[in-house]
Amino acid sequence: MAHDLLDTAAERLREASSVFVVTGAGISAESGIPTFRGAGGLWEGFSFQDLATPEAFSADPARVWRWYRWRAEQYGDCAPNPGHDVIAQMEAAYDHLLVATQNVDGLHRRAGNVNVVELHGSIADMRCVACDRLAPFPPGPVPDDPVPRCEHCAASMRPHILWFGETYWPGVLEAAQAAARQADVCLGVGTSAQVWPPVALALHARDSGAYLIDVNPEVTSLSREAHAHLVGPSGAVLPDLWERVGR
Ligand code: BJW
Ligand code: ZN
Repeated sequence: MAHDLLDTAAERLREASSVFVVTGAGISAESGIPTFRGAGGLWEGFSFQDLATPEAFSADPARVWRWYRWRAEQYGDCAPNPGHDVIAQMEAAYDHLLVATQNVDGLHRRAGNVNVVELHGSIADMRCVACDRLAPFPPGPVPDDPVPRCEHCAASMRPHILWFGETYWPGVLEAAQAAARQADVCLGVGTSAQVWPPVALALHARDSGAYLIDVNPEVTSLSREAHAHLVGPSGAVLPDLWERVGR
């Protein structure tokens, strides 16, 4: 990696007062959580049309529930990695820092971040398809009838996750857009930048004047648009970058 790029990125972060962070599945890869796309990714063994759309849930809710129970079990054994830890340290160091994450694993909060917008929901919650009430995701092994019922209206519960084709919850994108607009630096971490509108948030920050840093071992459409593409796993790149910032 060109060291001058890393140093320029560190310098921008040193001088910033407002930082906006957009994360994707890659930041949790070093915690042992598989990404969606690419080699070994979740979509290699499963088709998202069968699992992560409202149509898939209507057609076979038990199948979708089994898949998310399996994912929730995996997540339970995972802990934040040094990449999450740096982003938590950054929140303590800046007056304004918001993390807009596409991940549903809750690892940013577990690392200590408070200002987190979970764009695609959370594996810790489920929601009633009829009355929208939230309840904790059920623990334990998969029962014979894996579809939980709402305690209030007896309709089916579903994982509280945003599926393809669904619109974002009220206020969620607006909060992220406001942070993007006021950011001096935008940090994109571990996203393939294939899902809209999350990638548009990072581009919005850049177009509003932020210095855009992308951390990803691979080249993506976002890394091509960034001022600095820091190539490598975020669990190594972010600690190195933050040490250079020295804030
Ligand atoms: C590392 C690493 C390491 C590895 N360190 N990095 C045609 C054109 C444009 C848009 C559309 C279109 N047709 C439809 C759309 C819209 C659609 C969309 O974007 N589709 C595209 C795929 C074509 N979007 C939607 O439907 C969204 N809703 C919507 O747009 O509503 C309309 C609306 C918008 C605005 C206002 C009002 C209305 C909803 C999207 C929901 C996405 N849901 C999912 C699945 C459910 C979650 C779950 O089950 O967990 O969310 S899809 C899946 O992709 C998941 C992720 O959050 C999301 C993003 O993936 P992410 O995080 O980028 O992960 P990967 O795996 O793709 O990439 C990992 C990256 O990490 C790679 O680059 C690696 O290199 C890197 N990496 N190791 C750092 N150690
Ligand atoms: Zn209900």
